[in-house]
Amino acid sequence: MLDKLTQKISDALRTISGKSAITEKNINDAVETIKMALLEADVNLRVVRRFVNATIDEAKGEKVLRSVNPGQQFIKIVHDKLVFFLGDTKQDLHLKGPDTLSCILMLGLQGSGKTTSSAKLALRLKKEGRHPLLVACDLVRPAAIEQLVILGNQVEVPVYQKTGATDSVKVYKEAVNWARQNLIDTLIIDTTGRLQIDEPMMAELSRLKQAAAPDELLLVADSMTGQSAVDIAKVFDEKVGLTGVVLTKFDSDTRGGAALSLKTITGKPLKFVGTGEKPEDFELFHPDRIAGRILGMGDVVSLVEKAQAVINQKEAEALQKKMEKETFTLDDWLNQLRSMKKMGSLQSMLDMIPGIAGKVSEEDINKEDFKGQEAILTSMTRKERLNHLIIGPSRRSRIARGSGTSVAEVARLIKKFEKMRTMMKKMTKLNRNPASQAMMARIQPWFK
Ligand SMILES: Nc1nc2c(ncn2[C@@H]2O[C@H](COP(=O)(O)OP(=O)(O)O)[C@@H](O)[C@H]2O)c(=O)[nH]1
Ligand SMILES: [Mg+2]
Repeated sequence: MLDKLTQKISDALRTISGKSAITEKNINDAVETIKMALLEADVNLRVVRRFVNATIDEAKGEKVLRSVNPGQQFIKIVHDKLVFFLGDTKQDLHLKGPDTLSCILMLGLQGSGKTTSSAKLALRLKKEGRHPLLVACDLVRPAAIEQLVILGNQVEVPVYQKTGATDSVKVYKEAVNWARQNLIDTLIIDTTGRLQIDEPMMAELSRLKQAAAPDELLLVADSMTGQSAVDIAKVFDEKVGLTGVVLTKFDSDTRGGAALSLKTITGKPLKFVGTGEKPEDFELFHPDRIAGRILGMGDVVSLVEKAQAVINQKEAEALQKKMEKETFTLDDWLNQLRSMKKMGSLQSMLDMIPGIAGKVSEEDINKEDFKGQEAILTSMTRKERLNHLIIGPSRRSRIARGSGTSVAEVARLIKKFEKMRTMMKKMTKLNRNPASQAMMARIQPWFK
């Protein structure tokens, strides 16, 4: 995501960051490059102008030119400005307590990702301990109800639907009754979208808004449409009113124009981003992390948090020691492969690792290899995995038979493992953060 923008901006910053002294001209040149990058990224012109002026003003102050490390100072200014334009701080939902029924209205054009995002949000709220109900109020297309039912099943959240209904307000009211009887605390209403903004759609949504008095009115907008996502948000806000935006297909957005312009132009915060088609591919929008990503610094914070969800601090430190001392075993490798599976999409993880972000993509990784590796590793005894040196020729052929591979493949895996241990040791010197190392240990075996 945001590859193009990141490439351009990080090039501009690299030029300046290495310098021990920088001049006003250096700053002007760097800002000019960033300006072009932002314009190419389809960032709103007004936003670009403000960004450029604010950055130049601050960068030319004494603080930067005279500081010990002017390049880093400059990068920090650019980073902070990006954060500001992206929305300053993260914005979660404002819902009522669990004893009162809360309501979220999902709005947007057809194809923007409303139905998918409704299910993603339901999953997220369920994980937070709430009891959501998905309500099918897109009554224009018959397939829309069916799609919501399928997604609801997938995330194990009930769906209220009425086949053949024509009045979304009526469906909403029935859903409220059902919710009251079934201990539901949050309604997520999937509404009608059309290919273009039109009056009947806006009128229907306004009626629904009046009836439901929602706590959140979220516009679901496709980030790939750039500026037009921003224009759409403006119209929806004027006609219906919004409390925030969900930016979908962020995984495919290489430019970032919508993300960078939305807050400034519409005044509405970006609350979530959709980062894939799966129900788990949904994140709270963190301006500072996205800014870090745009600058090509890697997203250390997200990485650490995600790593911590599946690996605890103690485990990470133990792993770090093993890597440092080259006592990492095949057994550890197998554990890593297994817990890797819990973490969802590999690409979103690669994008967060400093030094790798933007350079390695999922295609560089051979997943077939990965299945074979797991088969070989599980065909070994634990004793063998704890000490690979005892795996001689007869053990190798037994393992090959057990895993349906060949002796050569077993030998290759062991060789790869030894190489990996050496690399890991080097890595521990470069990066002292245990969590990000744990993550590296996890993805290392996947590289071709
Ligand atoms: N890659 C990607 N695809 C998405 C995302 N959100 C939605 N989609 C896809 O976009 C298409 C339209 O989504 P849908 O929820 O049906 O849109 P709706 O018409 O607004 O309800 C579907 O194929 C979704 O799988 C996302 O965050 N990333
Ligand atoms: Mg839909």
